[in-house]
Amino acid sequence: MDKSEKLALILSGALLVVFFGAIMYAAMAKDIDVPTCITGMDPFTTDTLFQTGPDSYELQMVARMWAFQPSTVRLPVGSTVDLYVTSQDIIHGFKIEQHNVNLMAVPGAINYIRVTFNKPGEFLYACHEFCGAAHHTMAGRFIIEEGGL
Ligand SMILES: [Cu+2]
Repeated sequence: MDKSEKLALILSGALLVVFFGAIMYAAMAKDIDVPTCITGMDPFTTDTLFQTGPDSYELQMVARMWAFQPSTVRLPVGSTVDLYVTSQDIIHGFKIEQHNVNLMAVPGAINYIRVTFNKPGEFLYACHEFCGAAHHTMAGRFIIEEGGL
């Protein structure tokens, strides 16, 4: 084996270790989850928000041209939200600023992620897939308030 081939193999192996380490660090230390596609549940057509525990909520978010339902969500600081997103028409995106949430809203499917709001403030969520003429209007916001609802 040529010296340069050996070097390429060693570098490739080292990069695999670095990338695997980065994934493990994200999963363990930063608690970063990969969104899940729910297949055993019928897609919903209306938005719903309900409390499932002292600091936990379930939110069913519907995307359609060109709005999200609901367009505003009020929650207390420290809320953990089980977030389910679907679309009524075409593929949209769903991203919450300053939070590690980036989902696709797919017609006929439901995508899920859990998100915790630890800071008070307003956090925009927006469609990040170009979905037509009024794509730029497709946004809403979480209003995270101190001291409960
Ligand atoms: Cu959209």
